[in-house]
Amino acid sequence: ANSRKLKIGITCYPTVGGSGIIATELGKQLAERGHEIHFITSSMPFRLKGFYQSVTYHEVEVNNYSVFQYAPYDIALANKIAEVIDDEQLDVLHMHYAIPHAVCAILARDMAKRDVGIVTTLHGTDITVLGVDSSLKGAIRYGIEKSDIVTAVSNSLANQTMDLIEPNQEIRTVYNFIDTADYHPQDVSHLRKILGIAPDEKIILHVSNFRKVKRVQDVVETFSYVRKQMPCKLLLVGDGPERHPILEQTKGTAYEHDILFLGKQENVAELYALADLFLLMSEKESFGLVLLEAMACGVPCIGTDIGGIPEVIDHGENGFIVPEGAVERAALLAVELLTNDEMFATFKENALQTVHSKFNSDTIISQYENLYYEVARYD
Ligand code: GMT
Repeated sequence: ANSRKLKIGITCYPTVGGSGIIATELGKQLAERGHEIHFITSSMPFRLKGFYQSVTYHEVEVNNYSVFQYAPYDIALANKIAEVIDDEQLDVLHMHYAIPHAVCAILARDMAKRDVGIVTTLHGTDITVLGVDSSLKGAIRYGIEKSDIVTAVSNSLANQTMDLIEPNQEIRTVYNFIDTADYHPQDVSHLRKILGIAPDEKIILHVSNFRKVKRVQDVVETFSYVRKQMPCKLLLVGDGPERHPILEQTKGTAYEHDILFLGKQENVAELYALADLFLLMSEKESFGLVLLEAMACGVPCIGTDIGGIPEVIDHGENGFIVPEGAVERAALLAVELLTNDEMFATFKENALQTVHSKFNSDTIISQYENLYYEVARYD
């Protein structure tokens, strides 16, 4: 194995869910392996609070002069990346999202005095939403083709990118990962009391940014069918555009008091550990990092047959897959699982095993590390 220490620049959206988490956790763990990490982002990545040895944060300042209709974030970012390439003698850039980040990296490499390798990771929305927009498709293809290595977080996303963007570039799948030091089963029974949940009630959990694509309404409907058949509570964690309309819709219904809107939470690992079942009913989802968070805490999942979800949930093994919108089917399977202790114990064990064998952080981080060695431009 190569033991050379690398200098790696990472750009992600610092405030955005799964991709921001993956980029930041990757950076922190690479630093622990002795590499030097430079985050080049518009604000401090939200998982980077505290001091980490060998991790530096370079802030991209975007000034909004009145001559511009739009603040030139992309250009300011490229300018900053070029500066950091030269100042810190970077070997590799790892960009999360093809646009704008991969395109900014390509411009930065052109501007810098020093050559660098570029690895780009596709997370989903850039392809599944933006890839169909003809005003951006060419730039996405350019970002992909000019990167040295491109990865996608699931086979589904890799295939979708080939179909939609048709780049002249190979796309390799590197799955998302989870650190079981942070996410693991734990005794959190004290939380039941705090949340007012009775001992005989099962707990169903959903965590998301409440965007339309997450179809949180389907989560609520699935829950309402389950609730008719057994005592249970639904915990909704996170915030976003759909939270308010859903809150309004549940008012006055028979199960209003069984749905707890918990908003954004710092310590989600404890809430996962409290849950008996996780629901993800999305209409678009290239991976579904929340599924890994749930499974690492020993929680079986029910998810839709969409994007990368079936690559994470093994139907009938660690959870169930249902068609998009099939809320009654999801409820039926949920009740079956929550009332059959033997099945539940098997699914729980399988969920933990899936995380351990397929998505553990050590393995996945080594995969990225090997890609960096492939593209690094040493002196
Ligand atoms: O799904 C979102 O709203 C956020 C987005 C992101 O940038 O974090 O998530 C995408 O990347 C995650 C990390 O790879 C994946 O787990 C999500 O499935 C993916 N979201 C979509 O494809 C809609």
